[in-house]
Amino acid sequence: MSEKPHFVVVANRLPVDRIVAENGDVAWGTSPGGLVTALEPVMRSQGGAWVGWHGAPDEEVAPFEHDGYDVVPVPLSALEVEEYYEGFSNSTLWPLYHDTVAFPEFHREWWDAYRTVNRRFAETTAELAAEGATVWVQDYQLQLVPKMLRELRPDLRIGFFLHIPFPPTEIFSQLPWRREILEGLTGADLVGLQVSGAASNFLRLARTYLGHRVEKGAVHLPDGRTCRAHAYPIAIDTQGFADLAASPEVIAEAEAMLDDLGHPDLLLLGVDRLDYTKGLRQRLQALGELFAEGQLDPSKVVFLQVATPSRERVEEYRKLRDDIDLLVGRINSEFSGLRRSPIVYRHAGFPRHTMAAMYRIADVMVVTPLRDGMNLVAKEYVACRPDDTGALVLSEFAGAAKELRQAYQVNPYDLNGMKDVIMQAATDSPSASRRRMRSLKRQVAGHTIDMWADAFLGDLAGPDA
Ligand code: ADQ
Repeated sequence: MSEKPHFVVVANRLPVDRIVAENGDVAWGTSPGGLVTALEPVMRSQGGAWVGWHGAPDEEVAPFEHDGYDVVPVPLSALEVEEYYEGFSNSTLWPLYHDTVAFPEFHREWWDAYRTVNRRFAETTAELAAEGATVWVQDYQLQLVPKMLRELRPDLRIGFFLHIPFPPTEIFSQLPWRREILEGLTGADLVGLQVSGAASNFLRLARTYLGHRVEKGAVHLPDGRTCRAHAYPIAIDTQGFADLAASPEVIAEAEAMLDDLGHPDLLLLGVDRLDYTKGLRQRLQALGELFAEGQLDPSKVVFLQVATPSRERVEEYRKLRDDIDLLVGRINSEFSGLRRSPIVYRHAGFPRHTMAAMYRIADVMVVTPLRDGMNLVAKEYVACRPDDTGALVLSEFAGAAKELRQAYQVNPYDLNGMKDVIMQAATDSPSASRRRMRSLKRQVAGHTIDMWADAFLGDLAGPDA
């Protein structure tokens, strides 16, 4: 690696996955996922370094260059993966920050591991960054890094972005280590959140538990520093998705897909990581009832659901997988014809061009999380529509609902309400639904991932509060 980087992204995972060829050669390919999808274009255009775990426990990997930036792997032991990642990050913070839709577990040894691993990320970054560099720390796994890093390197400009919701006082207060987390975050010069409500929650909690003065969107610390908090709704590479969806290859793939699905009169689509926050149980129940009541004709309608395998070593996720298998099986066993099933369910990840093909052919996109920081799938669907057709059903509990006002919004806890809105989206007059889609497209075209990064980094570089 050449000189010290002036721009460093710090995230739990590196944006690359190791690919081992048959002859044993090792290469690194860009890996899929919300965060990577969001930041890769920024990294490539800015240059710099990305600090993160490489995905294999108990293994040290030397830094290397990938796609024009430096990749700096941070090692994790198998026990740390269990306690810091699967434990504190995904079984304590994830459910806690998502409205406790699953029960958060609190274990002191998980917290100890979280602290240890956060310190390692901070130390690696402190050694790496150039004098006065900008460091952008990502997400809930690394909330202690801003403070730890500032103690080691007061010369750095430190930003933090939280991709998931920041909960209200009533929920956050459960956390035995609430003060330490808030202290960790206020080590940043700027804390970015998905929606303004999350920024207010953070500021209110900093005042309540740290006793600092909070004024005009910033925490004023006793040492004279400020930590600003503001909403930066994350976006997508809108043009990239639109171009992909309009490419001859994707159009051909979409046609082949429709052949496979038997050209249904109506195609509904769900695309999610298999996660209990995404509201899959409720969505399937609503659709099952619509088939049972004959509002949707199982011989003419297909609901295609793809779910990326996720966090499979965490018990809640294993249980969710079984539940979804069971629900899909039950609905299909009841309503399948001899040749066709109303629900086509694939538990797998797909390449981006296949996602674009699915978005292209879906008449109704069903995005119904119980709580979601933003939800990129909703925006990707809109970007991939070849014209003004198609309908987006969107949970009001997704951050995206604040921007995509013209979506068919639902409360996923209200089954009857959700059924009504799905039917409305499926049967609305073409003019009404085009009007909505046009407005959604304007929104998604006018707010792109580079604008998101520019807005955050511009504010981070700008004057303190
Ligand atoms: P996620 O919870 O992962 O992200 P989301 O925003 O929907 O949720 O991003 C998922 C990404 O994975 C999308 O780009 C989607 O295309 C892709 N994907 C989903 N299923 C797939 C499949 N079967 N095959 C291939 N790709 C698939 C977290 C937060 C969100 C926030 C993002 C970004 O939980 O609220 O929007 O980070 O900040």
